[in-house]
Amino acid sequence: MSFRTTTAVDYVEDVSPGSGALPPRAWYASSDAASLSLNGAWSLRVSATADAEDDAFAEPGFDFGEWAEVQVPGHWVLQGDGAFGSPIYTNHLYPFPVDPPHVPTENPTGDHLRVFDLPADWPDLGDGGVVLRFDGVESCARVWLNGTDIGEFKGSRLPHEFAVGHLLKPSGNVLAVRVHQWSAGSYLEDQDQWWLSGIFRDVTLLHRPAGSVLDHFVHASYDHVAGEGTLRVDSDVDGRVSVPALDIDVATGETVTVPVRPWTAESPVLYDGELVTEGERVPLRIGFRTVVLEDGLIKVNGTPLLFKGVNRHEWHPEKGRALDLETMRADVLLMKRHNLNAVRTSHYPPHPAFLDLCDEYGLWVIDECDLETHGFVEQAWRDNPVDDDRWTPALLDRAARMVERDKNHPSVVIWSLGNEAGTGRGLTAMAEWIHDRDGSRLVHYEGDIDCRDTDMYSRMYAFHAEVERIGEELDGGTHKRRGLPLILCEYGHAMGNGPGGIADYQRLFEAHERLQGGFIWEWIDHGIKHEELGFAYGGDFGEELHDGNFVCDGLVFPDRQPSPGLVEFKKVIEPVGIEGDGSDGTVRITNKQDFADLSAFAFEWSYQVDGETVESGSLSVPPLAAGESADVKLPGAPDGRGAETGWTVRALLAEDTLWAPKGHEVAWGQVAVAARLLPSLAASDAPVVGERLITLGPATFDARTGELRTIGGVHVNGLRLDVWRAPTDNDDGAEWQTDTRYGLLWRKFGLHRMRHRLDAVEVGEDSLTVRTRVAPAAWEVSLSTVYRWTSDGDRLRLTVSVGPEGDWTVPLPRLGVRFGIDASADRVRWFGGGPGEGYPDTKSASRIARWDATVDELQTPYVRPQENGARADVRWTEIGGLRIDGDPEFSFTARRWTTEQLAAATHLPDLTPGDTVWVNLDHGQHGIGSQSCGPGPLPQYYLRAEPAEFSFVFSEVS
Ligand code: IPT
Repeated sequence: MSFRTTTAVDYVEDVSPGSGALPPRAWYASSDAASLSLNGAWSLRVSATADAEDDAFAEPGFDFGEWAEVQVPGHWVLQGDGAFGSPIYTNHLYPFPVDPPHVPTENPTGDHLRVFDLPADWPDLGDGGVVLRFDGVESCARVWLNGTDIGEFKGSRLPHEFAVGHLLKPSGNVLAVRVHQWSAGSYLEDQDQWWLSGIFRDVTLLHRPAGSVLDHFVHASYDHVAGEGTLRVDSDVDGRVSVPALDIDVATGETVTVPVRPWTAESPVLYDGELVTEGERVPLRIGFRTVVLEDGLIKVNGTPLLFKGVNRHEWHPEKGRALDLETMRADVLLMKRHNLNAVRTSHYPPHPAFLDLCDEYGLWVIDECDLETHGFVEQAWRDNPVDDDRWTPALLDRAARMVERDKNHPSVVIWSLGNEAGTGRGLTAMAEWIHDRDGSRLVHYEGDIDCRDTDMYSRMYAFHAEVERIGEELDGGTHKRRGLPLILCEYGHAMGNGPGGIADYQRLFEAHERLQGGFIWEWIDHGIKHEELGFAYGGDFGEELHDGNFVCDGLVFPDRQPSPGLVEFKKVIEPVGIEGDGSDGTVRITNKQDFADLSAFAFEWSYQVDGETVESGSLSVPPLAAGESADVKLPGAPDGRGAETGWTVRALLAEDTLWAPKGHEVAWGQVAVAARLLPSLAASDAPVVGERLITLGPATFDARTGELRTIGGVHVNGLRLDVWRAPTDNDDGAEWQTDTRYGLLWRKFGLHRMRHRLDAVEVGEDSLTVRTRVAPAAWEVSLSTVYRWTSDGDRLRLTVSVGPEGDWTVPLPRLGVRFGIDASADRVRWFGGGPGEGYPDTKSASRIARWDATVDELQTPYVRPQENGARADVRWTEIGGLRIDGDPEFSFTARRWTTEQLAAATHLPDLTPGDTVWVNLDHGQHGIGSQSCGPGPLPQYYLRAEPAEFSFVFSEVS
């Protein structure tokens, strides 16, 4: 005979959303009703299974003296130095056997206790009610107050409220919360991120006076033809609505239309108002805007939007998804300062305060529901909860908790059903419910490829060519889809070095009306601060299953320092286009905003001679309306006397804004005038052959091998052809990519272990020529490489000629020379692209000027070390006592470790400085692309194995 016991923890595997909670409603901070934050130190006991301990701990008087302390909001695995377990990272694989709704017996469970008194001024307990609110608990919780079980819930990033007034005492209240890491809800929360349980958002006690507001819905639309806003505030409890600046004072439910300034992400005009009921005053921040799908386009206030967006997960390197207000504000400020105008809250509703910031600073928001069942893809989506009616109540509960909580935010223009959940009836039910509840916004879900339930066609990581086809309306699809705009809800995978090719996407977005922009994947690297490793990623905690550094794919590093990808994106999406070809002394200025004219910006011009600014001034630009362009005359150019010359024009904030001070640069462009004269050197010196050395001008060479030894007083180590770079995440690509993964092929063909065969050292009348064959073991392909050295007595010229031989089927990672110099080399100066790195398809933001940096500053700290730090289009550089002029321009890197060491490192602390600075001077680099989850580099950014010749002129500088 067999039987199954029912236990007190059956709710954990119950597909229903929970029991005991109040209906969802709008989230707000009351002006006058009392509230008490229960954030802070709580007591914690972690057990290995859901039912290892009984619920006696919830009883008042329980002795929890031995328990550990944990900070709420927080995740217990990120506290206690590993004593409470450790984080797990998987992209889409469930880290437990897939058998919905069952979860493993091993189910870390955190019992949380907090004893609290009501403050002395807390209202009389007989007066009204009290609500206990949890803003986020992962993944399932059961709650007791003063020994009474008040309910249990799932839906980690959604609020849950309980009526507790009848249970409260003035002092000695015992709040007990049992949190389980795994639950049926985990099947719905398979987002690509760390699995981190805990009470990770605020816990608050809210007094609800008699006659207070239950729920309210602010409807504030804008008629762009009439210039009028229409306001109606619905409230479950009747009251009055006032907006002093608009002279509005009406009853709830009453509609009023007045002239207003509309809300847009560019000018986020908010009107302060108040909803007053008998028992409460609720502050309103009203933004008037109308979102519609019209003419196949997403329009706000009558104008089609172009999303310049990013996917934002909540992340802090020490606190995980427990974010404080300042961290949220830091994100918003960084986004605004980098020209972003939109956020997709991938893949769950964020902390509500984040949306307040989006309202205030101006960002369009796609608010996404806490839903992803991606792991079912491994079983061809069999048993997917979103296509199983038993789960539909949980899905609808999630949809309602999102919409009700966030419905009063003007920034939220689109609701998203979730991410990567396949297809199914449950999703349709969510979309229907949302459309019905809130007809004032549009619905998004990428997985709905036919757009049955959605209002826009959404794709992720579509290749450029396909995006272009969709832009040209040549993509086919269902009748409904053909009438809808495209957004890329994810593109430009910012993992490691990259993403490449985003400027090429932007050109498509700007060229085709149907393409309404996209959202880079993703905002921040989810690295976890780690004493030995710097930032930890998947696998660093000994996880059985993990996806490595795929969790570090953001535009900012874990500490929120902008990565070059963010700087590139800022340039690509700038609100003002500044272009000119130098032929007619004008610059073309284009207002690339959707709404505002250019009056917020002041323009400046400067004139550079050999990269040095010699004159500057302000430029008067007409206040062009959105979408307009004008050719603006530049001032007369000073005489460059044979030097390279050009203008730089910049658009700056004319006044302080909420998000950046006056003078903050939003856009720039360069207009070249006179081109650079290439370095010339008359080969006048003859090589002198000594016993062990050959001397040519300032240089000495090994007489036997022809290898360069010194240039003046500078020792040069191992100068030779180099084609290898430490593969980037985008070089390596992802398993499922359809483009060729060259990072793997490069290793297969041995580009990291090229051998250099010396064929001849030829001493000519005015040159030294060294002939070599550079090739990997096992393969017949080679690069026949000739180094030709000449000198005018002072300076030394190297011309490298490379001839590929054999059947080259792969492009080269890089093509150039590398050499070592003494580690005392520290300061680097250059004239060329900067200040940051730039590769063929990531150098929009690389500005031609004079720059300097230390060798350490040249490094980009990608969490997993890889090729980085190349400066593009360099005319000359000075490093370690050498000046190097390129013919043509080149790209360079300088590091205190070799490429081999860089490629072998898994974390930044693996890189330790040696006694050499290794310099690479590259004639070319292969493009970067976005193949870690998307297309590889476009063909025009390939570095093909083709005959090439390039020169450098070396001289000694003091
Ligand atoms: C896509 C996911 O939506 C996102 O959460 C993230 O995992 C991203 O990829 C990669 O970092 S899904 C993609 C594998 C098609």
